[in-house]
Amino acid sequence: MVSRIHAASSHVIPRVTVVGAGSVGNALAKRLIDQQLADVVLIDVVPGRPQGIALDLTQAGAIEGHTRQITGTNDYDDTANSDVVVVTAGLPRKPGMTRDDLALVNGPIVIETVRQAIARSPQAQFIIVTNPLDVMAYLAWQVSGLPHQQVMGMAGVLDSARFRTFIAMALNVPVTDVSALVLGGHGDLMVPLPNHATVSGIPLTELLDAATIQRLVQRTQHGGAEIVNLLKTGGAHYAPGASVYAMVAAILGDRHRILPAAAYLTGEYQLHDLFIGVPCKIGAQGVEAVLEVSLDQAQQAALHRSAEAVQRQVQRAMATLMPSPALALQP
Ligand code: TXD
Repeated sequence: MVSRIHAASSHVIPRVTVVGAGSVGNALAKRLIDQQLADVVLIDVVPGRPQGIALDLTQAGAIEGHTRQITGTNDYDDTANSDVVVVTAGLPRKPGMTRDDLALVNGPIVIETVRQAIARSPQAQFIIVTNPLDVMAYLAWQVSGLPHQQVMGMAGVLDSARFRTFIAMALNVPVTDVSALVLGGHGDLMVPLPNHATVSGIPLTELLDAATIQRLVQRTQHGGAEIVNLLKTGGAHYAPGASVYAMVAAILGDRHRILPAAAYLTGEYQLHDLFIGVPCKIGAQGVEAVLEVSLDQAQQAALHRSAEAVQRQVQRAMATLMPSPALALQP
């Protein structure tokens, strides 16, 4: 029987629960196992799906030589004592559906999965991936009862990776030489920051003209849609999986890495009481610090436009899904 492999109750090997055995969850689980970073519990609402993926990945281990355990399950009891919980569960946006609509579809899923997971892993760090990402991170934090530092959303690592990739392609240089940052909500209103991008220390603005940079910015802002349009069904998953992996590795390794993530703001960038993409220092304690970088007037205005859109969606989702404050308490 491989469908439910139980790890020892007291574990030294870190344990990561991945909620949602879809494209992103599977890509992340594979990377965690390949890199031997943690034992993985993959959980999904569909019977058999996480068990099948877990069995497949376990068999890949026979060839690739990895020795981490992967458990596929539909039972939250198997997620107990996880160090990190990643939530990718949800439905994709259908044609004609607004981000608001999606929040009301995925909100109840995220609320329920966080409730179930936190009850078994009260010390865990939570990384939210489900869209609309910044709204889901807020709901997850509300329902978890955790300090806000222990809840973060993944989008900035992915959006910045896309920006870096397009810069590297335009200059024909290795992407590892490119450093770049994208702020704001995960969506068309995200704010790539060309004036903070560098190539081996050289400001991007000295290497490319303004019109070219603007094209790369726009391609980044529509980076997810470009892949959806090419694939026709489904969306990006390898780069999102790799992005979450970087965040999990920063937490488990207590690496104090500077990574962009959706974090709770308490006045940084003159924004309050929302999760939105900003540069963070990430380590074992979760979001250890939010870093404030200098923005010009247009960037500050763009960030605030993005924040207003997120805040509107949060208010609607909170009013509809968590009308009673009692519901927000830890289970
Ligand atoms: O940068 C980012 N944050 C994003 C976010 C990048 C890529 C994908 N982004 C979002 O992540 C995407 O819009 C979705 O909201 C999630 C997951 O994307 P994925 O591509 O993995 O979606 P899939 O393949 O449809 O998988 C979703 C899985 C699927 O197996 C469902 O059965 C499962 O979620 N699901 C659930 N699991 C557990 N519990 C519940 N309630 C549940 N409902 C659905």
